[in-house]
Amino acid sequence: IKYRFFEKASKCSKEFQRIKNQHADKVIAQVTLGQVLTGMKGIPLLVTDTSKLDPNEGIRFKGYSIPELREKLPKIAPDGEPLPEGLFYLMLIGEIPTQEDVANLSKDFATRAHVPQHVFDVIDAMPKNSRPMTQFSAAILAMATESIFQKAYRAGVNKKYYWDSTYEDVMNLIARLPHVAAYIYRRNFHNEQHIEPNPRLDWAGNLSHMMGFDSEDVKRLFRLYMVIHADHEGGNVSAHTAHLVGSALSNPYYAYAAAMTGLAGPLHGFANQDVIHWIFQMTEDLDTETPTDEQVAAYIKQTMEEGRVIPGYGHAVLRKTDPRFTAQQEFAEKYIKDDPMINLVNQLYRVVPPILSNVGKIKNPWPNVDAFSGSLLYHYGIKEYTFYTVLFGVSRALGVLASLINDRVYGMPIERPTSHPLHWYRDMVDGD
Ligand code: CMX
Repeated sequence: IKYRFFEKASKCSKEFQRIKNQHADKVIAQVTLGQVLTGMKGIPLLVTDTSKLDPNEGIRFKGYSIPELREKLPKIAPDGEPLPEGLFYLMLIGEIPTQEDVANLSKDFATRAHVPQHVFDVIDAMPKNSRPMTQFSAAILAMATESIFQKAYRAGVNKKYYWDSTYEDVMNLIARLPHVAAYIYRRNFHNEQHIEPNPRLDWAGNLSHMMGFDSEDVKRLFRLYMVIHADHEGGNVSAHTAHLVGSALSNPYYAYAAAMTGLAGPLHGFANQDVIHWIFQMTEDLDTETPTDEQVAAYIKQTMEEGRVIPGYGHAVLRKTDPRFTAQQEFAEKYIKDDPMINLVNQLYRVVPPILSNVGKIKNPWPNVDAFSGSLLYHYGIKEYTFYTVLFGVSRALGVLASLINDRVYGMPIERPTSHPLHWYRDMVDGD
C-alpha cells in the first residue's frame, strides 16, 4: 500500500510544485471583510485531496458520496456496513480497494497496534474525572516518544523522504488509537476491567470488542460510525489544526493531539455528547420522556433565549440535512425498532429546523452528524455520553492523517497567514 500510495501521490506532488512555480501570481478569489470577521468561511486557502464538502449535497470522499461508499466499499458481510480500512485506502490511493486490499490493511493495523505501557501510565496518572477527551489527547501526545519521523528528522533525513517516516507514524498511530480509546472507556466506566485486543478482528470491530461490546450489531454500527466521521475536507477545526501544526514539521502525534483538543470543543466534536446532555436536560426540565412538539418547541426557544446553541444543528458549510445524519437515520430504521431516545431525535428533526429558520441569522437550520450519533450509541448500551467525542476522534484520524502524509509528499510549506490589529481593518473601512 505504501508504495502504491507513493506512486500516485508523487504525480500529484509534481502537479503541486508545477502549479506553485508557474502560476503563483494567479488571482483565484477575493476576500471580503465579512469573511475575515466570520471565521474565514468560503475563502479557498487549503489543499486537501481526501474529501470535498458541497454545501447542498454533503461530503464526498475522492468523489464518492456516503451512500456510494456504503454500497461499494468492502464489507465483512454482504449486507453489513463498509470497513473503515477501505475508506482509508480510498483516501490514500484514490481507488476503491478490493476485499484483499482491505484484509491486508486490517492485518497491517493489527501488527502495529501495540501501545507502549507508558501511554497507559500517563492515562492512569490523570484523575478519573478528567474528561475522556483530555485523557485521549494526553495519551496521543505521550505516544510521540514513538515517532519515527522525529528520529528521522534528527538523523538528518533529506526533506524529500519526510513522507516515508510520516507514513509509518500515521499507520502506527491509527493502529493504536482503538486500544487507547477503549482503555479510557474501561478505566472510567468499567472499573478498570480492561480487555485485550483481538488481532483477528478488523479495526472498528476490535474497538467495539475492547470496549466490551462483542455483538455483531455494535461492530456493524462502529464500522459505519468510523466511516462517516473520518473526514470533512480540510477547513474544519480538527483537520485544519492537524495540517497547521504538521506544517511546522511537528510529528504526527503532536499534530493529531492538537487536532483532538480542537475536536473537544462544543462547536465541533463535543456537540455529539452535548446533544444527549441537552435531551436529558429537556426531559428532566419538562418532567416527561415523551414531550409534545409544542413543549419541545418552547424548550428550544428557551435554550436560545438563554444565549445557548441547539447542539447538533447548524453547520459552517452545509446548507441541508447532513448526509451523515441521514445514513444514521437509515441505519436506525433498518436495525432498531421503537427506541425512546431515537424517537426524541427524530422528533427534534421535525421541530428544530422551522424554529431555527425563523431566527433569520442562522445559515443552516438542519441537523449535522452529531444530532444522531449519540442516540445510536445509547441504544446499544454505550450510555456514557462524555465518551462519545473520543469515538469521533478515533475515526477522524483516518482522513486527517491521510492528509498529513499528502502534505509531506507535496512538500507543503509552513502555514503563516497575515494578521493585523483591529484598527487596520477599521482604517480600511472608515479611513484615518
Ligand atoms: N443554535 C442556535 N444558534 C445557532 C445555531 C444553533 N444550532 N447555529 C448557528 N447559530 C447562530 C450562531 O451562534 C451565530 O450567532 P451569532 O451571530 O449571535 O454569533 C449565528 O447563528 C450565525 O451562525 P452561522 O453562520 O449559521 O453558523 P457558524 O458557521 O458561525 O457556526 C456551528 C456553525 C456548527 C458552530 C453552529 O451552527 C453551532 O453552534 N451549532 C451547534 C453546535 C454543533 O452542532 N456543532 C457541531 C458541528 C459539526 C461538527 O463539527 O461536529
